Amino acid sequence: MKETLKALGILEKNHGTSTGDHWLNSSGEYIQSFSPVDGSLIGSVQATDKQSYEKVMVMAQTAFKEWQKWPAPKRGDIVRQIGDALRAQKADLGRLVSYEMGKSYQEGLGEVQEMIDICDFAVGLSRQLYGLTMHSERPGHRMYEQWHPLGIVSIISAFNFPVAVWSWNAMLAWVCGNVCIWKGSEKTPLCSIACQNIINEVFKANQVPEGVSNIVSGTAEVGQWMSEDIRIPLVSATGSTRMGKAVAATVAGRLGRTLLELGGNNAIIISEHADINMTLVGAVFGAVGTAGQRCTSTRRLIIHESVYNEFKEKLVNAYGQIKIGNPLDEHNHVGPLIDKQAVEIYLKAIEKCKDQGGRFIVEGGVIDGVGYESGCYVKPCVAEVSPHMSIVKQETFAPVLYIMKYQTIEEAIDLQNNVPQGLSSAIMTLNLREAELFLSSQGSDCGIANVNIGTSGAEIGGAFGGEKETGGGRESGSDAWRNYMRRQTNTINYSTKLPLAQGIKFDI
Ligand code: UN1
Repeated sequence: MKETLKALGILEKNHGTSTGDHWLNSSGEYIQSFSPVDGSLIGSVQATDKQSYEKVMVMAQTAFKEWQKWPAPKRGDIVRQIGDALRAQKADLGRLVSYEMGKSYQEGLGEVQEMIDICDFAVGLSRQLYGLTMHSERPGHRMYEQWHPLGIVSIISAFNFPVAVWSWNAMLAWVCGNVCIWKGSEKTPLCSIACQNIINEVFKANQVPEGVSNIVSGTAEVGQWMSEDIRIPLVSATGSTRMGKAVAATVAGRLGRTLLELGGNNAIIISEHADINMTLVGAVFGAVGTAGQRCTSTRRLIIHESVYNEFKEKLVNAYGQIKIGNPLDEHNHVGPLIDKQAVEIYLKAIEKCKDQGGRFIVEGGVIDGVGYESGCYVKPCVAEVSPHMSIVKQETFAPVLYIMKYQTIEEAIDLQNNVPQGLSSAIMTLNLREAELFLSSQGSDCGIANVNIGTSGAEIGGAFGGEKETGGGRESGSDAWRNYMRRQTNTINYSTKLPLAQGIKFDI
């Protein structure tokens, strides 16, 4: 790991506030980053204090004045070079993500791949920031709309995707002409430092103004400063529903914009017409991948009664094959949870589930002994539940899977929708009628609805996000770029008269 840290420019003690090449002094405390893999201290990052926050804001405002003048395709070319730099550093950054966050090395690489993919997407987008033209009702008039950058975009990201979710936001925001201030999770602060170092090299080589890529570090307090700050027109936040509600209320209080990507409670409906073997892989990866710490992790299986017992047996068998351990060892499927606090939450959910009548068919528990010294490794578990139990309606960010039975497809869709969250959903079926019903307006109420694919692992090309308590935001692909721009409607009169709209007569 020493080599990896060195290659990424990570020191033992790092500044946590940066406007690009400048790393700012701060009086903030050092946030220590312990790896959940082996419990060791990887390094520490100094939190941003109010003074250095102010310096960042001033620098960002100044940079925006310059950066917005760069033609969008030129900004796209910078993002193209970031993609190249990420390709060159993929193995190192993937390893750091795996070590600091605890996801498997393959998933760490996958996360960096998402960054590369969004760079490619943003490069193309930089020539496609299209507006519409309209026909004016008045003679000799032309109407059109154009999209302008917002200014400063702040990005609050979570520990579970410590680099990709920032990049979805930053790459689009940059080609749109904005400057970004990123506060990564205090649980994975070194990932942010590594990314900033990569960006700095590219920006320096291209004379991108200081202040286009900024990072701040710290706890929720720093997020609160950004939420309250009228200089920030858009706050994009990913994390828990509790955090999202706080950010939304504060930003709404000043009529700013938010882009929220919050919790999920994602279900797979397993029909009697499902390809069972394919379903098994999708369900198990969805539930145990990233140790159940994706927003899109599969939390519920809604299984047709006629295949329930057969599937249950296969599921128990598959869980028996799962290898838990050091995520950097590619033989293991599941790594640790992020920290001991997450382990507590996992244990409490299991207890609650039992209290509420849940029956575990694969038992959970904390793993100890050699190789598990960090205390963060837990067993993925499965419980048979009634859909009405309150614990089943909550998002527990851990590998706890709830299974339940259904009789009709309408009932299955009701069960799937009857939770406060609305991020991702899936149906496994080879029956066209069922699949189409699930995708229709009477079907899934989620932002993501899949057929014969699990709930997690969305590609960057689609808009990512969900409804209800998931927050309503859409990031990444499709037309999510519009979130980072303001629309301006322009009407131009090239006639010699001034006719008023709606035929109003006004003679003087
Ligand atoms: C998240 O968990 O916040 O669809 C993002 C997926 C990934 C992104 C997850 N592409 O699982």
